Amino acid sequence: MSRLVVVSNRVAPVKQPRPGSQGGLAVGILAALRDRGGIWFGWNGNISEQSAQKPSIVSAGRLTYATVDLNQTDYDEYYFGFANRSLWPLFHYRLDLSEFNRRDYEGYRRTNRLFASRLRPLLEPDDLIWVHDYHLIPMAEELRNTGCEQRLGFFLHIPWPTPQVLLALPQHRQIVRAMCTYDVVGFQTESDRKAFCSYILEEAGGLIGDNGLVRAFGRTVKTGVFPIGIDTETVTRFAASAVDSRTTQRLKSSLGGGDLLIGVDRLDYSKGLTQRLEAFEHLLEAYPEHRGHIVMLQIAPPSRSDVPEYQQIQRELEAVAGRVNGRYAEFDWVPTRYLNKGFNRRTLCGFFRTSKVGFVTPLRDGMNLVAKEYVAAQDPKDPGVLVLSRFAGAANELPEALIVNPFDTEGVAEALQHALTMSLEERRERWQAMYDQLCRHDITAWRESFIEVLTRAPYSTRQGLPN
Ligand code: ADQ
Repeated sequence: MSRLVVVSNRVAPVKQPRPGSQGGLAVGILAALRDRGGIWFGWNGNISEQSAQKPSIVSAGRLTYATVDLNQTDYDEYYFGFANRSLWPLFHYRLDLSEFNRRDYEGYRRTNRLFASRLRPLLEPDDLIWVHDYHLIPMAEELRNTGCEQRLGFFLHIPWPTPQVLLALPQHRQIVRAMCTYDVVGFQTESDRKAFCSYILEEAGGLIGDNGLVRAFGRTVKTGVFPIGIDTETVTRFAASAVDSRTTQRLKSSLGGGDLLIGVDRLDYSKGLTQRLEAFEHLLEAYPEHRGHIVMLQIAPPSRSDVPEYQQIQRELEAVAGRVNGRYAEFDWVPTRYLNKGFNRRTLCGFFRTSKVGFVTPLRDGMNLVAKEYVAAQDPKDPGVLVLSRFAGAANELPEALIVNPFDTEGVAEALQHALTMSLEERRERWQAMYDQLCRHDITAWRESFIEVLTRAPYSTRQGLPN
């Protein structure tokens, strides 16, 4: 079996974390690496004088962590600049927040080149290399430039925008050409894949063949849809065991018998948090019977807080939460609880199970794992209802959720009312269909399906494309 080499911007901490504190993706990737043996390569989160000097190597059984530092300039241009102020907003359809400059793009390329040069000596001929996410789109090109001939796959965790949006990026052509250097590129949804193929046809003069094969820039690349899953069994187990925990019990007793709505997100403008609180406010206005009973718990730990747009969203959210509470709170009841901190996974699972509604309304999201975790954490005998944005990738797989348009405040409030008054029979029916889906397509199925397609690379023009 070939070794697996995973490359991602950040590498999960090498030290064994507390049980329940590690994210599902890290758990899934670690399981694959332990299974096959391999390397996890990326930035360790440190900023030092020199970028990506010799990687620091830590071995744990058949798994090797190889991590590098970044210097301040590379951090500013590659991570803070091009990745998080150009690509992230643009790929989430926020042209208004996207900033483009050549210096950041050069820094992005330079850092990818540096990573490739540090990874190259660690590779063996039969390795499968799996690169993750928008920070590292040029990795394949840079690795090929060093003479690397190994199979190279890429998975994009965030949406791929339609050509009309992508064209705003001055380096759109270079970015798409870099994508075409991989043997396999994976997307979260069919619409992301289609958007990529539209660019290939309309802007790159390329060809689209059968079975997701694409030919452009003199290369053949296999495109595929691999919706990421969660560790369903673990979430279900955590939730069942967390219901009796002291924390969950404290949460329950604080509700005084009222219903709980829950939102859990990184504090990010793509997650639609302001619109979500406004829809909740509208629920209280339009359906006064909930006043004095219902509570909305929004957990949103700050992320990327050195980026000004993230400081702005934090201020905005504080203002809306304050307004809703100011307008409706009573001396013995406060409608919104807005928390700026993270919780370990087991505790979150207990919170999900206690909540009558999982309120997941991003304006744009590659997948959204919280939606899936909420469903997996429910009590099968008395499940809650998922209210889910149509703009989350997860909506494709979970059509039994109440699917909403997060921009439609009144429509979302109506969906909340439907969720809060839904019969037990309907709740069970909807939940069962979603849960079955999450069991069939969990994180293990996700990584295995990607690795299987990558193993069969390289793909050539003979396989379903005109010459
Ligand atoms: P994210 O944008 O980070 O991921 P998401 O898919 O929701 O979004 O994953 C967040 C994870 O962090 C979940 O597992 C969640 O439980 C956890 N989390 C969030 N807030 C937390 C808190 N306060 N405390 C503890 N844990 C918390 C990107 C893309 C998504 C895509 C994923 C995976 O933007 O669209 O689903 O990658 O591909």
